[in-house]
Amino acid sequence: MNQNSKKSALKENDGIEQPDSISAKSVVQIQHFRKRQPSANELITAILNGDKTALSRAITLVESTNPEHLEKANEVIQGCLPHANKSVRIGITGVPGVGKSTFIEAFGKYLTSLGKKVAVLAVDPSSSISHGSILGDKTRMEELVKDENAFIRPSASGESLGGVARKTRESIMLCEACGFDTILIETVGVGQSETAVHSMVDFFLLLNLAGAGDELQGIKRGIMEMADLIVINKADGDNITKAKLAKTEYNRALHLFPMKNSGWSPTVTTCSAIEKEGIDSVWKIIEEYFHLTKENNYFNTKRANQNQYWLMETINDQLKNNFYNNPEIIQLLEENKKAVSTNEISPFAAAFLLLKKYFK
Ligand SMILES: Nc1nc2c(ncn2[C@@H]2O[C@H](COP(=O)(O)OP(=O)(O)OP(=O)(O)O)[C@@H](O)[C@H]2O)c(=O)[nH]1
Ligand SMILES: [Mg+2]
Repeated sequence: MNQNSKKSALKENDGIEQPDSISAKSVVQIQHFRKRQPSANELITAILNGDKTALSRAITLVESTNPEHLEKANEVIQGCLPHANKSVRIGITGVPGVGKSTFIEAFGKYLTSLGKKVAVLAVDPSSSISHGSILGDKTRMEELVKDENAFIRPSASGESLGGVARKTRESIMLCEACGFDTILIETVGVGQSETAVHSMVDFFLLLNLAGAGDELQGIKRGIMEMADLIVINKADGDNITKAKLAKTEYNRALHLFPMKNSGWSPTVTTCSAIEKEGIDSVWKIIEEYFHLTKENNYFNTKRANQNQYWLMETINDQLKNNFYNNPEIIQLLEENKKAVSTNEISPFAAAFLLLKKYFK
């Protein structure tokens, strides 16, 4: 406690005891790092040494909107890049309440028990206020949070989907350079964020529930089509029979989709995240997928395509940002918006004029 606080007229109660979810080792590391801002090179060295505090710091730089931080972030990413890529990236989606957090806790613990190092990231542009669903979720990931071999990071917030997605992709690389070999990326199964996540992972897992009315109700066809595996969660208690039934239904539905380029036939399984049942089968299926796609080289081809996709996306994003944040353009755009609405100028002529001004 601050010495000065004793002089205050207000009574200040003693703080609560340190919860045991905070590891003493991390506290020491954080205190050490907080003393000063480490340089890009120091961050790179620490990340390559598996230092999770440095990893967190670097991700914070990546997420920052301060141009100085961005420059440093780019330097760190560049330094980490040769050490990235050596991981498997798994996307996990499903509607709110399906059990994503509970599943990731069980699945993550299972993976660390196999000796894997697991990083959990999230893409959730909707949660700008709550600062990412994972954060509030740390109670659901109690065991995983404490696990030395796990790293959990809530999503970047207050941003466009494009912005959040780029930052998540860069965070993936940093996690890989830090030695994490299994990256789980959570997203909520309600909007466009699946497409963004799909374009940054090797394997896409859809969590579903049985017995919520019509089996296929509420799941967008597009999301089902992206899935490499559908896991029916909450297959426990009275729900087991319904889950088995749902498995048959989903299997039937999956057969209606065209064959995938990966050569993989998407499949369905059941699990209970809360009772940690069926988690091993999920991993077994994922391993089969990696075996197949590494053998037929789809794994590498997909990653190469994804890199090209993100190159184009980033350029598009930056061009757009740069254009719309240009003070001259901001003013000219306002004037032209008025002019097009009163038919003084055609939208095409106005656009041409603005772009000409911008690229002059
Ligand atoms: N019976 C049963 N309940 C489960 C299981 N998995 C999760 N739940 C419960 O379902 C509720 C929602 O679980 P979460 O893990 O928070 O679900 P989520 O998909 O992360 O939800 P959002 O973060 O809101 O999108 C919680 O009350 C869990 O305890 C399961 O396997 N069986
Ligand atoms: Mg959750």
